[in-house]
This record gives sequence, structure tokens and C-alpha cells, in this order.
Amino acid sequence: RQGIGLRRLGSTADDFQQDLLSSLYYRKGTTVESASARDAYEALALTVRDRLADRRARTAAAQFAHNPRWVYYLSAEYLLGAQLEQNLLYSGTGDLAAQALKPLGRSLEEIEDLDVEPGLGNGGLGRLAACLIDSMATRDIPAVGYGIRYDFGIFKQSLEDGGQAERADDWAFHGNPWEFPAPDDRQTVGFYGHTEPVPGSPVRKRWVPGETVLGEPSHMLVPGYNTETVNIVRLWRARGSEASFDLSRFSAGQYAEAVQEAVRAENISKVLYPDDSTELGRELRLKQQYFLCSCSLRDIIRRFRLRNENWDDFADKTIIQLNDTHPTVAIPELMRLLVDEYELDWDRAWSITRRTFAYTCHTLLPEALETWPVHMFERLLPRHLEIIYLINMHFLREVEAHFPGDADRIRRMSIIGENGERRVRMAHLAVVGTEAVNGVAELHSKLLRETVLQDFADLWPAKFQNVTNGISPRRFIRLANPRLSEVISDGLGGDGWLNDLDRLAELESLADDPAFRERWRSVKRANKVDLAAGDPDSLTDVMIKRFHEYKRQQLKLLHVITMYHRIRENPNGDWIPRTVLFAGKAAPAYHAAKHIIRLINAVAATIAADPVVAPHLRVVFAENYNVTLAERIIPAADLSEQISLAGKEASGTGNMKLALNGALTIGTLDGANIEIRAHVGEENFFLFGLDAFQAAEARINGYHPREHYERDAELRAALDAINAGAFGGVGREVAESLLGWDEYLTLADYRSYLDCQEEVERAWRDRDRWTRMSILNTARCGFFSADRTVADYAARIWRVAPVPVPRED
Ligand code: 26M
Repeated sequence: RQGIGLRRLGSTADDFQQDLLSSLYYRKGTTVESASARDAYEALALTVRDRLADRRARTAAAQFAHNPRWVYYLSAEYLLGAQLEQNLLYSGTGDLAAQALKPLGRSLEEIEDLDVEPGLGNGGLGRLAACLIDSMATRDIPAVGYGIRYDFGIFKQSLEDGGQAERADDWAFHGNPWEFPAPDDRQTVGFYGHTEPVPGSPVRKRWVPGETVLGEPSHMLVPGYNTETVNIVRLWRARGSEASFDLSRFSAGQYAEAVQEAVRAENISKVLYPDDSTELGRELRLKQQYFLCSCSLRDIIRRFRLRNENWDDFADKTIIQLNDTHPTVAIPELMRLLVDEYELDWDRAWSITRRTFAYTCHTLLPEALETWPVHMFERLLPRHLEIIYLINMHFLREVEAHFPGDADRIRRMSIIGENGERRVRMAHLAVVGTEAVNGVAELHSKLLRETVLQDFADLWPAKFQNVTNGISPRRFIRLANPRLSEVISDGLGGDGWLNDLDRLAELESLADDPAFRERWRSVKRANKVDLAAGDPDSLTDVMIKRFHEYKRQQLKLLHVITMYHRIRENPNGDWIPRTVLFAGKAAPAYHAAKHIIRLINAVAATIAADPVVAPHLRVVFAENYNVTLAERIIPAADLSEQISLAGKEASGTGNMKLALNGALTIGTLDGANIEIRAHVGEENFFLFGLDAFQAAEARINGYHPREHYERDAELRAALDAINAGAFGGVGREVAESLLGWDEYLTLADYRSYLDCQEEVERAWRDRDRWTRMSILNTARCGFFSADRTVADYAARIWRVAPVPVPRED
């Protein structure tokens, strides 16, 4: 801009007002008199976007000038959350915007309601991607996030007769003002077809695809907070080429056939798979993955070549972080590009490839480890399968050299699984093809090394690391909880803590200040009033996350039913009023999870209709949990339910968001709960249940859920009530699964959980004690900032340093 003498956007209220009106007039083509609320929204979005576009241009210039090692985050999912509020905050234009809207007769709140969140992810993994790119920008790390621009994001959930109903999420129906299309950077991606030998080369092959599809990128801005950097997330959308429209068929009246090829192409980015734990093995999903990887790698290579010539520099200028195994086909794709297209020899290409990638694993559940049938891979990506076979051959030789004659080990470690149908094991490919592998919490990383990936850790111990997850304090404290943010800023003297979350520790000294405690309590109460989910003076007990049996919403439910029974038995008891709030989506085909949702709502209805119990206990199911709803619930929570069976939840990040907002955790020794407890202090955390070792032992020694049922009268009463139809006959499937096999040891942890809830109630009765614990939770959770997570990746895995963007003037 400076180079060509382009006028800089003004920073006064008047400048902003002028620019808003100009956006309305020239870009929306309407006038103040006739502008709809949506016109005002779009004009505002464009005006705010312009404030970031200039920083974006200067960021790209500074980063390319530096020719750094770029971080490329490859993820099939991003749960970015609403953009308007964030971009107002990050561009410092919130007050200007509220002022400028006045002549339009609109409030900022009304306009913010029109901002739709792009739901391009399922849950934790997608939201982590969004938090990490936020922190990379905030830490001035040159980075690009690559993903898929699904037309339909995660489904919209509603309740019908107490059960989950799903509707498509056409999130960009009205357009998306935050997006910059970049049609000139489109890529062509091949699928199917066959390979042919290349005369004179033993290793190179020519792949002749049977189908080609265009990938068109657009990007959204990812501003850093309190810094000049604005990075981008680049999302690919599939399009049919001009040739995919068959004019001759159209002329013959075959309208559907005429567009069928284009429709097939566009289906690749049509919809996000709403499943987050079981592998379905659908070909379209593999197509999505390859589409993402092929487009992104070509874009990465294009960018590399802007400043570099020598392939031997590629890994020094590029680190590609794989967000789980979903983008792992990028490894054979880079090999294919280097060997077949750029004609490098195999060993050189392999050495470059290995140094280019790192892999983050997000699970321990065996059923969540991705594998693809060999025959499907062969049909869709014939050249990639050949390359995988070659990688495997070299790899198994290395194993044989380390462990001579250990045939069993070779079978276990092979990238190709041979038990039954032959399958490509994506996690094995990801470990073999990368320089670093990390889990997402201490326990998770340890269990990866000791169980799922043990053979690999034996072979390459130094490759395995831990990087504990984190969250964006800007989104999950500053934006979600402005009241608490103000109290913190007053306590710490400014808002510097938003870029340096360890400074929250300075709140500790205020934990015993009665006036500060009173303010702390009144913030929580006001947030509960806003949420309007129940009596703001009741204990607000929240369990918000995807529905999965390992997360054990059913355990919370058994607690609710037991409270219900106790209150009925003794209506005049000194009961602590509680509001139990559930929210979360179940994968549409996950019937057991859907039965749990149904039972929650049936129990909620029974309690609401019971005049004896209703004054003390209320159960609420909030529909359509997403980032926006999380931002409303989290600030209002008193108690955070983190009750997965130990050894199953890789990390959890909701646990961090809630603790940072002053909720106390009741939880097991699972995932990051362990680290949260270590930071806040064991006296400020409600711990219960088996640990991961005990849980594994219980399974080995033969677990019999019925023994717990027989032994525990209250547990028996809860399950019997379900089976006797106390909740309208709903929930028998849940009871049957718990009594039959109870995969996640719910009954084994029931008594310990109930005892622990009594501890919670003892603490709650002492208001000052509770508030002190709450303040200490916030004060001691600075570690869980995603800025720290990114600093860890940068230092230990990426080996990159910040490239600051100079401020103007
Ligand atoms: C795979 C194949 C086909 C379709 C969908 C998938 C798939 C999509 C999302 C599988 C898993 C997906 O997400 C898993 C996830 O969200 N894991 C969570 O990651 C968080 C961030 O690290 C952790 O905090 C959670 O513990 C972990 O469950």
C-alpha cells in the first residue's frame, strides 16, 4: 500500500463511519434508508475486514522477505467460531463499530446475531486447530492453515420428542463476507486411473488419472492479538472443470447425465462427515482427504519456489503438521510429486519428506485409528498405494535390522494390516513418514508410547513427544466472558495477561480479598442470569461435549436419577438447588449415544413435572452445541464435568475453558485433567474414580457390572427405575448396555462419583471457600493458553522463530 501511495484507512470514529457508509453504498449497492439488517451486517463485516487486509498484506511481505521455515497446519476440520466479534476485538474497532451503526438504527448486538459460525469441524480436534492458528498469529509465526471449505458443516441439532434430530448446516447460504476467493491459485487433482512405467527409470511412474477435479481456494484472515501479524487459513472447494459439463447430453435432453460428472466432483467438498470417533471407511472420505492434501501440497510447493530453488532446502523451509491421520496421504503424495514429477531419486525424496512432516495423534481408542481397505486405496489412488508399498518395504527392512528375526514385530508394525481384509494403517504411515509424533496431554503421550505405538517408540524413542493442548484466552475468556475479563484486568492493572496468560497467577493474592471475592461471585451470577438456563443462585453443573459412551454422560445421568430419588425420599431435606446442563451432538449413526440423549430429556421432563423435586433440581438440554453456545455456557458454569473413563480422553480442552472461567472440576485422572489438577492444586479439584492403570486391570481381571448393581442399593434403584418405565419407558437400551457389559466401567465409578459430589456440596455450602477455589482455578491455569502450546511446538517440533511484522510509522 505504501509503495503505491495508497491512502491508509483512518482510525477515528468518523473515518470508520465514512468507510461503513461507503461499503454500504458501493459494495452492497444500497442506501442508509433501504439497508436491511443483513446489508448493515455485510457492510460492517467488509469495513472490519478492510482494517485487517492491510495488516495481512504487510504480514505476507515481511514473511516472504524473511524466507523463514513456514508452518503449514493440515487439518480436515476447523471450528473457527463466529468471526465478527473476534475481528472487531483483534482490529480494535468494537467501539467504533457500535457508534457507526447508530445512523442505521441498528445495535451492534443485533448485527452480531447475523454472524453465522462456520461449523467446519466436529469437536475438540477442529476447535484445537482454530486455537492453534490464533496463537501462531499471535506469536508472529509464519503459518498457513489448510483445510476444506465444506458447503455443509456439522449438522444442526434439535430435539424432537426428546431425541436428536439433524438438519443440514448451509452455513454460507447468505454468502460469507469473511472469505477471499483466490481462483488464480486453483489446483487440479486426479483420482482413479492407472500407472505406467517410465522407460529408463526403475522407480518413477506415470499416473494416468481416470477423473480430475478442480480445487479452488479461498482464505479467511487469522489475525494475531496485540500484534501486526495476520495469517490465513486457506480452504479448498471442489469444482468440476468446464469439460465436466456434457453439452451433447444436455442437447439430447439428458439433463441429469449432462451434469453428473460436475456433481460428482463438487460432492467432494459438499459435507463434513459428522463422525468423530469411528472409522466408516467411506470412499468419499478418502477422496476428501486426498483432495485436501494434493491441493495443499501443490500450494506449499508453489510458495516454496517463490523464494527457493534447491529441493534440499525444502524441509528447512517447510514443516507440515498433520492434525491426526486425516491428512496422512500427504506423505505418499509428496513422495509422488518429488519422485515422479520433479524426478528426484527415492532416497533423496524420502529424506526430504521425513524431515518435512510431523504428526499429532488425538486418540487412544482403537476403533478411532484410521485404516483403509487396500482395494479401495488401489482403485482411488493407485500410484499412492505403490508408493506406500515401497515405503513399507524400506521401513520393514529397518525393523528387521534392529530386531532380527522378530517376525511378529514386523507383522504388528507393517503399514499394511494383514488380519482379515488387508488394510492401510494410516497411523503407522504417519509415524514412519514424520520426524516427530506427539500426543496432546502428558498421560496421553505416555499411553501412546506404552500401548498403541509401543513398537514404534522402541524403534525410535526420540521421535515421541508430548505437547499438551491449550485454548485461546482471547476467545474463551475475553470474548466469551467480558465481565470476568474486566475484573481480571482491574486486578492485574491492564489486559497484558491476554498475551501472557501466566500472569493470571498474580490473582492469587486477591483470592482472600473479600471485596474481590464478592465481585468474582457477582460476575458468575450475572453470567448465569444472561444464560437463563435456571435459577442463577443454583449450582450450575455443566457437561458440554460430544456425546460418546467413553465420556460417560450416562454416569452423570445416574447421578441425576439418584439425586431425584433422594429428594423424593426426603422432600424437606436441606438440598442444594442444582441446574444440570447438558449440551452436545451425537454422530447421527451412533445409536447408543442417541439413546443417552433421549434418556436425559425423559429424566428432565419427569423431574420438571414433579412438584416435590423440581424446586431443587432442574435438568436442561441445550440444543445445537457449537462454539457460539459454548461461549455462553462456559462463563456461567460453577461445576465442570470431566468424567471420562481414565485412559480414554486424549486431552480434553473444554476442561481448560471451564477451569479458566472459574468453574471447579469434578473429574477422573484422564487426559489433561491430570495436569489441570496439578496446576490448581489437589485441594481445588474434585477427583474420583479408577485411574488408567486400575481401569485396564479391571478389564483384564474380568469386569462384572452386575456385581456393582447387586451391591449398591442406590445404583440399583436408578437402573431399576429406568427399566420400570419411570421415565416414560425411555432408556432401557442404556440400562441394558450398562448392566450387560458396561464398556466404560460406569458402574465401577458410580459410588466414587457420588461420594465426590457430596464433597462438591460441602464446598458449595461454604460460599467463601468455593469462591476462593474458583479464583485459584483461574489464577493457576495460565499454562493452558494455546500460546504456550504453540511455543512448545515452535521450540521442540517445528524449530521456528517468530517473524515480527513491523508496525507502520
Ligand atoms: C475420521 C474419519 C472419518 C470421519 C471423521 C473422522 C474424525 C473426525 C474428527 C475422527 C476424529 C475426529 O476428532 C477427534 C477429536 O476431536 N479428538 C479430540 O481431540 C481433542 C484435541 O486434541 C482432544 O482434546 C480430545 O481429547 C479428543 O477426543
